[in-house]
Amino acid sequence: MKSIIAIILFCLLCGGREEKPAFNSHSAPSEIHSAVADDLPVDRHATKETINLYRNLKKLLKKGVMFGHQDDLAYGVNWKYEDGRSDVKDVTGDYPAVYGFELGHLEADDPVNLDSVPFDRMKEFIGSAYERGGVITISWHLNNPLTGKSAWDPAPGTVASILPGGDKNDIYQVWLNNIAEFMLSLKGSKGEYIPVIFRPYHELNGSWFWWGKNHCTPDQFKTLWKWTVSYLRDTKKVHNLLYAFNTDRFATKEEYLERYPDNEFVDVVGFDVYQRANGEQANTQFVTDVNRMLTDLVSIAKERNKIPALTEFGFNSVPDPNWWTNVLWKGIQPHQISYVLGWRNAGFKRNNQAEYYVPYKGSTSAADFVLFYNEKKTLFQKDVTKEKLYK
Ligand code: BMA
Repeated sequence: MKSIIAIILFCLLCGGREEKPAFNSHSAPSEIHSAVADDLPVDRHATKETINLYRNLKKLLKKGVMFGHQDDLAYGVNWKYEDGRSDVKDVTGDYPAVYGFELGHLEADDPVNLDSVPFDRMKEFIGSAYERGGVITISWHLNNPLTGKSAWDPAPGTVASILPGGDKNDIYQVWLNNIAEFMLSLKGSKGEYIPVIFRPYHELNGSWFWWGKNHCTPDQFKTLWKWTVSYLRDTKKVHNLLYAFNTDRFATKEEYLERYPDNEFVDVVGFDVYQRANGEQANTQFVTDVNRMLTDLVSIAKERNKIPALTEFGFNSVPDPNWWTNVLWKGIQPHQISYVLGWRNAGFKRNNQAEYYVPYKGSTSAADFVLFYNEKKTLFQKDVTKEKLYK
C-alpha cells in the first residue's frame, strides 16, 4: 500500500515540475493549455520584460491601437541615417509606438540587410526605440536555403528540405544560429534583453515566398514553424521573443487557420493588407475587407488568448489626401487590435518610382495623418512611453 502511495506521490510531484515538452510535431490540442492558463507567452522561460510586454500589450488593447512603421529610424523619403530622424516624427512631432525591422540576409552573414540597412545600425535603432519605451517587431525575408536565391524564389521542395531529416536542415540551423545571436545581442541599459515580436514566414497563405501555400503542405508549414520556435527557444535559449503568425489577406477563418501551427507556438496573430487602387470604390472595398478580416482575426485571437495585430499595411504613396481618417481609421477603429505596422518609406528609386506608405513632410496625406495622430485611440511613442510596457 505504502509503495502505491509513494508511486502516486512521485507521479504527482513529477507532473507538477514538468518542463515544457520538447518539440513534438504531433502534440494534441489537449496538451497545450497550461501557458494560456498562466497568461504567459509561449516561451515559459521568457524574460521578465518579455512577459511584461506580453501582458501589457493585452491590457493596452482597451486603450487604443499603436501605430508602427517599418525601418522608421533608418531612412525616409529623401533621407538616410540622420540621427533621431523619422518621417512619422517630421509630420506629427512624435515617433511611432512600434518599430519594424528586417533581418533578411543576416542568414547569409551579410553586414547589411536586403534593404541595405547595416545590422550594426539596426541594433542601435532598436536600442533607442526600446529606451523610449517603444515596441520592436522584426520580420525575416530569408533567402531560399535550397537554391541560395531570394525569399521570392519558390523552388519546389524548399520547406521539405529544411525540416528535420532534410538535406538542408543543417544549413537552416546555421541560419537560425545567426538569428539567435542577433536577438541575444539586443540589450537595454541594465543589460536586460530587449523583447522582440518576431514575425518570420509572413504572408504564408500567398505563394510569392518559398514558404507559401503552393510550395508546402499545411503539415510541412506547421512543422517548419514549430521546429523553428523550438530551436530558438529551447535549443538556443533565446527568451526575449514573442512569436507573430501572420497571413496575407484571407477569405475565411478556416483559410486563416489552415496553416496555424497551434496555440503553443504563437503569441500574436495578424495579417498583412495593402490597398492597390485609388478612388471611392477602392476605398470602400478596402474598409469592408479590413473590417471583415479584423472581425475574424479578433475572434480568432479571443478564442486562443492571443494578441491581434495588423502586422503590415499600406497604400503606396498614399495618393488619397484623406486616406488615414477616411479609409484606414474606418477599417481599424471598430476593432480592439494591438498595433498596425505601416510598411517602409523606401522613397524614390532609380526609375523615379516611389515606395512609401507613411507620409513625409509635405506629402499628399500629411495633414490627414496629423488628424489620425490626434485621434484619442491612436497611440504613438509619447502614449506608450507612459504605459511602461516592460514593467
Ligand atoms: C517589399 C519591398 C521591397 C523590400 C521587401 C523587404 O515589400 O519594400 O523593396 O526589399 O519588402 O523589406
